Amino acid sequence: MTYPTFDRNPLDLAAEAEAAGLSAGDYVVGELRSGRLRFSVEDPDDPANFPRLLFVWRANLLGSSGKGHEYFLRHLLGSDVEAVLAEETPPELRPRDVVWRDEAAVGKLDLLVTLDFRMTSTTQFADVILPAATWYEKSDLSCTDLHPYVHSFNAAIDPPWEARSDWDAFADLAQVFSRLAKDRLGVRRDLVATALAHDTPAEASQPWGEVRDWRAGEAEPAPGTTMPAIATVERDYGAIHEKQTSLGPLVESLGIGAKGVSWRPDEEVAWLGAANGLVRGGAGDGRPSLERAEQAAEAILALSGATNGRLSHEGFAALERRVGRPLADVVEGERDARIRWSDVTARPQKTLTSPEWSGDEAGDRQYSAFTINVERLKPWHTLTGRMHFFLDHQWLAELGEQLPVWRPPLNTPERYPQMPELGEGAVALRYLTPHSKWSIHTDYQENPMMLTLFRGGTVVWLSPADAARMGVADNDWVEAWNRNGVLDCRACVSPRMPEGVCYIYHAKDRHVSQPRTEKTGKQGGTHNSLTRVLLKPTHMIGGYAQLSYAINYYGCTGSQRDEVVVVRRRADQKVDYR
Ligand SMILES: Nc1nc2c(c(=O)[nH]1)N[C@H]1C(S)=C(S)[C@@H](COP(=O)(O)OP(=O)(O)OC[C@H]3O[C@@H](n4cnc5c(=O)[nH]c(N)nc54)[C@H](O)[C@@H]3O)O[C@H]1N2
Ligand SMILES: Nc1nc2c(c(=O)[nH]1)N[C@H]1C(S)=C(S)[C@@H](COP(=O)(O)OP(=O)(O)OC[C@H]3O[C@@H](n4cnc5c(=O)[nH]c(N)nc54)[C@H](O)[C@@H]3O)O[C@H]1N2
Ligand SMILES: [Mo]
Repeated sequence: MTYPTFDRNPLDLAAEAEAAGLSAGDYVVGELRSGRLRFSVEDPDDPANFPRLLFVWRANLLGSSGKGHEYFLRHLLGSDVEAVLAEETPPELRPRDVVWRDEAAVGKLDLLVTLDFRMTSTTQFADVILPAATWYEKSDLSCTDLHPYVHSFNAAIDPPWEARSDWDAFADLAQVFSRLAKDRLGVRRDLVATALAHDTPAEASQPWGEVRDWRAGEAEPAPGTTMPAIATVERDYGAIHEKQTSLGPLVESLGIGAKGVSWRPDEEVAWLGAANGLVRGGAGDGRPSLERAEQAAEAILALSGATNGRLSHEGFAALERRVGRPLADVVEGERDARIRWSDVTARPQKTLTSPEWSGDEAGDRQYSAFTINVERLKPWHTLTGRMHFFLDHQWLAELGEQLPVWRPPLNTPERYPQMPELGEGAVALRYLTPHSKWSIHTDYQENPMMLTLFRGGTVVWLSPADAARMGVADNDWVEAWNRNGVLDCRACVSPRMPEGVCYIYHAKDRHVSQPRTEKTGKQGGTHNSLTRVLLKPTHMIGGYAQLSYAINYYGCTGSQRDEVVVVRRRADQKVDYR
């Protein structure tokens, strides 16, 4: 869901529901029906509806991820270096279901906080920068779905100056917040809307893939079926720090799990109590301590099937009962395997086969996705339990995408709706921003070894034919612009590029070799100055088996590929970085 979700404070909504003697869902339905309550996405420029605080952690939102960089600078930050070049959309092209205000909100945020150890495009704009400890100054875990190992970070030295580990930074914030919030907020109930989630009964809530809109009178508004589920959660604001630093009781009472199976880690919680020590007093009284980062890492390793063979076996046993196929024997040989903090501190450890994933990696076998589905006939988590190439959802039918199809670009230089006037020698090209070969996003590109492999700053890759049309030679300075923004950089002319397309590789920070542009006279810009997000309607399908929301797996992607830019040679080849 989006936050804020409604145009009223969710703490007040929960209290009002209670005072009215209604369930949170019934209360919200009544308020929505009467028109007294609205989803905030229906009127995003209403000051009641936008967020005021943005906390960026382990991301470089304004240098890497944020598609539509200049819109972030204008609408979120109200920065004077924004360079949005577009005019407001004409009335006939504006959305009808979302309120369009004459004055779009500028500078929505009151506070931007970032926790990072580099000076990035995001930290440059932040009001508060919390200095993070680096990988050699703290204890942390690293594991991804791209390699079958779990690693630890181990401190070679203490964090210098005011730097803190991520765990400590959050704990310190939580401590101050809890102290201040104890009296001001106390214990409240918070009303929360959640998506129709994959691997829950909600994924069967839109049968036949038919979307019935209760606003249009096609159905009743029913939380968890025709609209988001509504729940209330107790927030003990004075106990946030105590809760962060102790393992909560729900791991045993509700169990933990993933993808539709769960397990109860009773033994592990007892073991963690002995290994980490127990908390005395407060909300976490008698529970395993998570005060230090190593203790949090130990808890993660103890509670995941990928590092605890007993839990993996339990998960597969639950899965066997669910799907009616023998599966637990896959992990029989790893039943006693346990990877602890001391193990990953000694060396990286190969992870275990776990029902949290889909591949068999027992013994020497390397991970490959879906081998358990293929070899052991474990059903896919789909409508039919099989792989789907055909999708019978109403919206996909409407758009002709029930089977994989080739779709031409939405915008082409010929059809671009708001193409700025092309100047002399300027050429319109399709614009792509694939991942850099010389960095991981904005990381790792500035060390001398990497810098010898490429040209350092931003370059736009052009085909020889397009470069010839604009009179550009390799390494010349060019300007690239469109409705979203403008960027000056060097040209890399290469026969690798097909005619009609240009690349600016993702991602460079806006203060790295980024000169003033000729168009605006302002310094800066990134590859994402020329993009903006276009949401694809079919990505908003939900509540229909595999087409259901799952965190980090399924939801709207930030699609930015259908974009066109104009490129020309800079009139002045001498650039200015001030
Ligand atoms: N136009 C366009 N935009 C894109 C993409 C594209 O292809 N084209 N790709 C998209 C994709 S797939 C992704 S994943 C995103 C990536 O976008 P981001 O995740 O925003 O990119 P990074 O530059 O990796 O930012 C990670 C930040 O975390 C910091 N960091 C690293 N380790 C730690 C740590 O231990 N603690 C703390 N506190 N900080 C740490 C780094 O210094 C860095 O500043 O970009 C997306 N945006
Ligand atoms: N060196 C390096 N490695 C990385 C990363 C990094 O930043 N640097 N980032 C990591 C991360 S977080 C991610 S998500 C992955 C991303 O890795 P990939 O998914 O490989 O992502 P890209 O390089 O952005 O895009 C791949 C190709 O898609 C093409 N393409 C663009 N539009 C279309 C289209 O409409 N149709 C088709 N068929 N192709 C199209 C582009 O030309 C490009 O060659 O890489 C990971 N590995
Ligand atoms: Mo990514």
